[in-house]
Amino acid sequence: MENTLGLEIIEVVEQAAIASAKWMGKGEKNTADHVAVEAMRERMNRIHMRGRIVIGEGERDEAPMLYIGEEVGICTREDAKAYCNPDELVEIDIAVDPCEGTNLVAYGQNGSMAVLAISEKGGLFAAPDFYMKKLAAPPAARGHVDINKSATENLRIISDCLSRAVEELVVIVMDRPRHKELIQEIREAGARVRLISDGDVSAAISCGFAGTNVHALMGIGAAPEGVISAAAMRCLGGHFQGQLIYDPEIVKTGLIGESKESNIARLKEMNITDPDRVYDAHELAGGETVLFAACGITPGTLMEGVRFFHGGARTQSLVISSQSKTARFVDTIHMFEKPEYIQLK
Ligand code: VTB
Repeated sequence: MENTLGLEIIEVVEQAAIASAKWMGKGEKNTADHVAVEAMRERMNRIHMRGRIVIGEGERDEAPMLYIGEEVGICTREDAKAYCNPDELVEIDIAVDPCEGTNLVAYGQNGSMAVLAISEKGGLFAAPDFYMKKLAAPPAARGHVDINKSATENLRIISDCLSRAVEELVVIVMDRPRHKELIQEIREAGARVRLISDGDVSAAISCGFAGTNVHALMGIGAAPEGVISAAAMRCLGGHFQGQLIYDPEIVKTGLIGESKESNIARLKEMNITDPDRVYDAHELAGGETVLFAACGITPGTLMEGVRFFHGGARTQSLVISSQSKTARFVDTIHMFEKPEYIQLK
């Protein structure tokens, strides 16, 4: 699956990031998202692959592009056998978030990126559009921390695993009323909190790398983003657990159905019979081969944002592969027209 696909998906996230970055700071989050979706889809459809969107922009009737179930790639065409080789005809599942952190782009804030994850068919959990309680931690703490333990206990475990004091740990939490007690607990335990307004995928993945000064992500974000984070963390060997949250009382903000009961019924329809189940990275992204790609739109902890210059732009992306066990940071100069010079820095 990997060979050329690994290279092509870099361009997919790069194109989405460039399109979205043109709308940075314009205060129009829907446009920043829409152009990213269009660019991602356009580039994706030029790849020799047989892809199906499992996590995308929503159900078919509410999203015209990259909707759940949409087939993407040249080899989805009926006459594909004539020009696609057997490898390219293998069905693959794709989870996308062309503009993760639309508000961040609209207001020119750090931490947004274009992101996707790929696996063979069935290799990614088709998460419903629910919320998810998440716990991400560095590889050294994998399997030691547990989402069912208290934040205080998990911080003590991370502190042991990383051989550093709790006071030296930084936890990212989304700035939401639902996290009031969690934030207080983390602070009382002695760790420091970085509150973010959006973009918990970048936050989760930052735990997978030493040197980011991010040691955990705790709290409730969106479930589809949880699967994409899990795909990266699974490849990096980091800790990631997610538990679907179906009770509107717990979420407090956002749209999450009418009631707890109707949400449980919705989950049942999707064959999720145990709504309280805790999924780990290998269950959320369990495929034999998992590929992850992201490109910074605005600057972030892991990647630079898109930088435009006369006649071109420069991007930074990250591609992680479970197969080749690599995390590649890719620095690309895009020449839109014949540039007078190529800016190196
Ligand atoms: C979450 C988070 C995302 O949007 O989906 C959040 O996972 C929305 O949460 O990274 P609320 O409904 O509580 O606002 C993001 O931050 C992306 O913007």
